[in-house]
Amino acid sequence: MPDTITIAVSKGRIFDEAMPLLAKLDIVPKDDPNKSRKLVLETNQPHVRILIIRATDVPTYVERGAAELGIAGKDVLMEYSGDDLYEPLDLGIAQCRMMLAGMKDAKPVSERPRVATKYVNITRNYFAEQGQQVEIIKLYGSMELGPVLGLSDWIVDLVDTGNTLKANGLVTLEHIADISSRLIVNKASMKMKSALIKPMIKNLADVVGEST
Ligand code: PRT
Ligand code: MG
Repeated sequence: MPDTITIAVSKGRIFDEAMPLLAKLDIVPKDDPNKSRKLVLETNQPHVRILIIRATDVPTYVERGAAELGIAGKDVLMEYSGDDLYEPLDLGIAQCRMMLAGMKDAKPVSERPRVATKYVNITRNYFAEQGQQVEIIKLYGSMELGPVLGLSDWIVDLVDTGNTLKANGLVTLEHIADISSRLIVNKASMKMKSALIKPMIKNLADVVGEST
């Protein structure tokens, strides 16, 4: 639609931390996705709507132009293989760290340690840079169980408070990346809807205290 802006976000911590930023731009959704089952939320601004999708799907919707804007974790963006997106702004929300972790009292690992993760690309790139051979085991969640049950030697996962690792007898071993959520923009929309999008980027940058 020519004069509308669709913003793709995931439910949960990103939605919860992004809405106060959008509210400072006077963009307020009419429904709460925690209470409503709607996947497209109208806002108080007739030309702006918010799409509620899985975190890992946000770059796909934006790259393909189904949404002009999106908010996605750097972890998701690093893992995503497309490259046709602008990433103009670090919003500084949903902060955490991508870490390598293992059992607290682990025995020495083999020549080619097994690493369980849902971040296969990030893990492959990280160990390639280190020049270390590893066997990557793809999981879709609950990575902490890998070392506990002997499925893997290590895991690569996000860590915030560290409580999840601790509760499962794991400790952090190496810091891979600092993670926060980024504003992403469809490249064609940046040109075709620049009169709408550029001021939004500028205003969001002011709100989060970043320069563009
Ligand atoms: O949940 P779903 O499968 O739908 O998708 P998702 O897990 O990708 O989404 P969601 O909403 O859980 O996370 C969205 C984004 O939030 C991620 O892509 C990150 O950029 C960001 N984020 C920030 C986090 C965390 N902090 C975080 N702590 N995402 C996940 N976690 C998990 C982590 O994986 C681990 O299981 O929380 C646990 C660790 O937390 P602590 O506090 O115990 O260390
Ligand atoms: Mg989750």
